Amino acid sequence: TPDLLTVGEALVSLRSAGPLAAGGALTTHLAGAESNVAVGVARLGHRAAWVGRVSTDEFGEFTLRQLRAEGVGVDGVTRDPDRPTGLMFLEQRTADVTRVQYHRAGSAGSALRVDDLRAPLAAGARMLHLTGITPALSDTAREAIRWAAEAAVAAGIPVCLDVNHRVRLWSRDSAREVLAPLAGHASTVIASADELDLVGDPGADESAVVAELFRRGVDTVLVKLGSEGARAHTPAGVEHVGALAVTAVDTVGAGDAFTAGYLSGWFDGLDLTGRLRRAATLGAFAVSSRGDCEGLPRRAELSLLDGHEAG
Ligand code: KDG
Repeated sequence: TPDLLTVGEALVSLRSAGPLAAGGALTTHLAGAESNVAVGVARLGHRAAWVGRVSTDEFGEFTLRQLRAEGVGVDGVTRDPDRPTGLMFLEQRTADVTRVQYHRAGSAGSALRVDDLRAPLAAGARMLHLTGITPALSDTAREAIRWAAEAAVAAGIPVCLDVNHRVRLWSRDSAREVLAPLAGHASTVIASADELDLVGDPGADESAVVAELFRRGVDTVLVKLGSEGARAHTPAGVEHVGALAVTAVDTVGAGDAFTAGYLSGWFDGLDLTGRLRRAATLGAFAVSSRGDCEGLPRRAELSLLDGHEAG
């Protein structure tokens, strides 16, 4: 049984060192919020499994090869011979600003459906991680995620919902319609401050959203504040963690790193303070290097940022 089971669409990210419009070389990387989280957790020595649909072409092979190299379990993956891998083009626009474009409509990953998830869910996990990206990909993917959340709760597997609103995939109103009900199945909800009302009433403030989530059975709400760190709400109160003082060169994947760090702390049985510190540490590693997940630390490297006190 894995510690972490996560479900989503893995993308191939093609990165250019400068503006895409200027042409030049692209480098090939694995991307996708859920696979980033799986890699982060696996690098710290936990057992992580990723499931989704992967094309049978070269990009699909690349995806599986990267995940296997990171020690992420891919036994539950469904191969899709009819659809391509979703692509993400990323350009480095300034030293610390990157810009992203998707070519993912009709991709293998977006064709995810309930049947793809039955066996992995039956195999169990200590935690199921879902994001608000997957339900935006297609009707069948939305149904699959709803089914997975319900099946996990029925099997006693806690669910972590990582909101991750993607404005290019759907509107805030469409997202809220799906994500607010989904959050009721979660024990942990992770959102950035501007995503909070997507799991609550439109325009509701942080304390109102948190109170409502607690009422619905959520026990921990993490509010990501970017360079300001994060706030954790539990029924015992509110705790803040600062971001570490590092030089940010690429923030893509930072939220996924934060989640991976938090979950790693949870798997290690750390208290809330320890889980938040590990989350902040992984976030700091992620923003300090280019790439979606390449810069994530192995366990022995966690102490490399000791002394980069919280800002
Ligand atoms: O969090 C990083 C992700 O945004 C990136 O890897 C691509 O999953 C992705 C998405 O849908 O935006």
